[in-house]
Amino acid sequence: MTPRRDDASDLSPAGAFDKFLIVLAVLGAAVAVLAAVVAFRGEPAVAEEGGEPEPQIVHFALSEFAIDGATEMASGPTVFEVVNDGSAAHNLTLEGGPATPDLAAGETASLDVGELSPGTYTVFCAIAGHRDAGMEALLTVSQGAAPPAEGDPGGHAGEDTDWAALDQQMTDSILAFPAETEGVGNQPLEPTVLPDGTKEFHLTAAITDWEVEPGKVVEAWTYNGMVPAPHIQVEVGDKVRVVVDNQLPMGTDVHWHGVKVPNSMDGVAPITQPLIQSGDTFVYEFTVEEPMVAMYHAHHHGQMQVPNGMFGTFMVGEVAMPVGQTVSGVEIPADLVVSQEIPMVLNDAGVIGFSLNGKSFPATQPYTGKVGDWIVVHYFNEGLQIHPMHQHQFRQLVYAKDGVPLEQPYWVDTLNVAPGERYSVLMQLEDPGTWVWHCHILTHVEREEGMFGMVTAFIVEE
Ligand SMILES: [Cu+2]
Repeated sequence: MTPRRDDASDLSPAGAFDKFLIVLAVLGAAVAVLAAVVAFRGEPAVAEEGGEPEPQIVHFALSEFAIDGATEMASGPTVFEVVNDGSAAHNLTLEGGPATPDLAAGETASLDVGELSPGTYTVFCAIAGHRDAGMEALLTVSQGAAPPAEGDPGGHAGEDTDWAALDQQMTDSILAFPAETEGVGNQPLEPTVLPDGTKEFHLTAAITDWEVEPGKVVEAWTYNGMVPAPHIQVEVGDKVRVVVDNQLPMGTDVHWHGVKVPNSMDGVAPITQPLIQSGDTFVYEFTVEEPMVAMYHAHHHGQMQVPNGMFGTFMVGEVAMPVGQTVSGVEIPADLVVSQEIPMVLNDAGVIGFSLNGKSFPATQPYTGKVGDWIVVHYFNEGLQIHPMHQHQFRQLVYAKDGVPLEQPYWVDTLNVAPGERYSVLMQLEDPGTWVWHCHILTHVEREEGMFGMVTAFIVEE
């Protein structure tokens, strides 16, 4: 081997060859480093010989209503690979830059965003209302190499996927159930009974902390500091008065969804009443004349106030059950005793997100009962999407829709509940065990980090 010379001016053929070898060695090392980076990140970032460098690929997954994906990346030519994992149409728009077409559920698109310089960028879904509902993300672009990718939240596992780790994450997330969190929603609101018998309730609308899942505290928009808002129960014939104190930073109103009220009490500012300005109060007064399974929520900027927590249940009297009837061969006892009546309020957006009664699994409440118990569940969908609610073992007898008793009740194991709808069901706990009860849109209950969202269980004892 030719000894290495330090004389840089040596242009003899041997010296030039030496330099060539050194250059090759340096290039080789550089390629090895790049290869290592590529292997680690799972995406090509190498320069093609004599051509443009290949763009870095950044994955985004769209859903209702979130944009999941890397939030930190390197500067340079970049292509966004976008998949719509949601059930509604979405797009991905780079603020001040290009956008994908609107993608239907399951569709994908590549978006060449050109050369990204170091700085911060915003991406969002440009479909009306989706950005406000949470489909916005901030990207940080740094000079040079990106920090290591944290896995692909869109669920597009590749060669580098650690399957055992995914198994463990899911198992651990499930075993965390039930988990303690601060705050319980749906608590009964006690009225003050006025001399003329009117039942007066007080609601304060404000932004308050709410623990959605263990350790995840959000700034919820609440009535009386809870999600769902306090449960209001009144009887047929009651005169109802509700004093609403608005401590929000913006105006609001309250719509009594499913309750028959005079037009001036319908809660639609500015048509039926003036907006309740921040710091003001408004009094709703009406008499309830028939049994109802209803709810109340903000109407003004409902797309923001409602998903963020401003919704509650409102019940008038009791809706008739099909006792003594035989439905598809199953006899409902004439002397039926209901051991529990459960409000199940669904949400899927805003700061609360995918949740049952304001909590996300594993913080959702587990329900307990004994074999033979009859249970009533009222589903209320205050979210922006449909949720097929599935009980693993016990058939649900749908006996009322939006508080109206059905002349022909029917049995289901999965019940679609659309936004604004209420269903009342009866079920009997026939077998012991822990029986899972969840929304059957699977991305509403499971993600790469494990189980979350709209899942709970019935724990039935002998
Ligand atoms: Cu769902």
